[in-house]
Amino acid sequence: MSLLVKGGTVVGPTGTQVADVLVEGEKIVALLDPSFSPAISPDEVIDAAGKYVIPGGIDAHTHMEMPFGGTSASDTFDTGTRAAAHGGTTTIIDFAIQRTGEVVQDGLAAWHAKSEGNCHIDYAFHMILGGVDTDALKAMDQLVADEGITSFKLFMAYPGVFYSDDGQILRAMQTARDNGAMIMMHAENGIAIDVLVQQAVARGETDPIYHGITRPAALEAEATNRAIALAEVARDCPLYIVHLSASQALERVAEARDKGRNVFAETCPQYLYLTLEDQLGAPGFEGAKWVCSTPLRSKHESHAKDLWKGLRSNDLAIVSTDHCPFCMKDQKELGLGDFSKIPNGIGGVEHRVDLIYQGVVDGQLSLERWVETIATTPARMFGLYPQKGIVAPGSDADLVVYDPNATTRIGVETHHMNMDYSAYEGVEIQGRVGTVISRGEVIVADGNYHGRKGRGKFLKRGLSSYLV
Ligand code: DUC
Ligand code: ZN
Ligand code: ZN
Repeated sequence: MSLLVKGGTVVGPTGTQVADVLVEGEKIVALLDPSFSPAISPDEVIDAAGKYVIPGGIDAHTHMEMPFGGTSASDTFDTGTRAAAHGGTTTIIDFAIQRTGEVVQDGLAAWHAKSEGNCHIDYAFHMILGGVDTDALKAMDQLVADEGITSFKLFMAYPGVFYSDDGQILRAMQTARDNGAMIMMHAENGIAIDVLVQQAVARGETDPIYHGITRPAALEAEATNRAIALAEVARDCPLYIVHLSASQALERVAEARDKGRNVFAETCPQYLYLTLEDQLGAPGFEGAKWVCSTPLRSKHESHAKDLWKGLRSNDLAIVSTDHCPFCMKDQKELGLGDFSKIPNGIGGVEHRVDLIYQGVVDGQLSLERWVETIATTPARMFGLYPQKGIVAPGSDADLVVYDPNATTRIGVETHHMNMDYSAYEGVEIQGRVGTVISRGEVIVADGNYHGRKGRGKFLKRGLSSYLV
């Protein structure tokens, strides 16, 4: 089966070119000058004139079906990966979980059992370590060597749930330094946050906005700084700060990077567009929709502006979603009358490509940087490049034909995620995902779905391309 995506502007991390993209089977085989008419008659031609042709999006941070906060994230691998496909994402990297006391490989097996046969797009895993002990450290080596899992997430937050102390973090970092893995860090000082939460609840400050007030930027910056210091002691173990939201944390990352350290960071669309006051502070219990950690930050400070700047300067390398959806009904409602019981998480896997394209429209990012932050760098950071993340011969034919002359209106009535609200209700994007191709197969065309559950393959990942 051959396919020609004809006459579009192919966007890559280093520039744009008008080209025909020739696909044979699951792979891109050539980028052709449109004036050149080779003696081929492809089985299918997609007209991309006037449109961008970009690599399929890679969302490097999702939590499908994650048990958390007394419930489970509402998107399954089936619903979540289908929604991702609608939004131009053709690969996710989800987080398998080892709980405290659990064997790491058992946690991984549970994630394979949930996902296998259910995904609409390709998928890979990071591993959350909820209990760093000698066995877990040995398991890290085995996962890197045999399982294609080359990144491990640790938590400085959530004492009693996923929390690791500094000694555990250091040991995991030393192991990663030796086996080439990346340590991903949820950088918030959870011990101090828990004190602030207890004090707020005792004062009767129970509305959702207090979720944000009790997780101050200073405690994100402190944990970020501590993680960077621990990684330095672990002989500059590669460190990736997840869901960075605060200017002060970004400053710590920028300082480390200026010194040439192996420190990387991502942010998420919610921190670029949504705020403590306007969303988390919405009247009544409404703000529960936007309870996530790290929290939304104040619009009276310069966080969002600084994060866009960080994306331009590469101090922020990637935009992921931290997709962890919960419905209002029966899930977020667990925290009625007590913000500390609201399950933490926002769903957005369907909207990342569009929301960051809006940054191009608004003059925040170049086209090239859009593609780099949503596809190319995630592939390089997490050992999927050049199979994924680039429109080039030899790469998987994961392509999005993106129409800059159409618009997208985000809302619960039209989205495909298993959520009973949208975190971005009514937001208009000056662009639209047209055709989505995954390994040579058209899975979305003009909003209509043509893929199927189970077609997505598990990807064993290599080491990060950014390792030194
Ligand atoms: N933050 C969230 O908001 N949800 C899932 C886990 C996390 O760290
Ligand atoms: Zn986290
Ligand atoms: Zn997360």
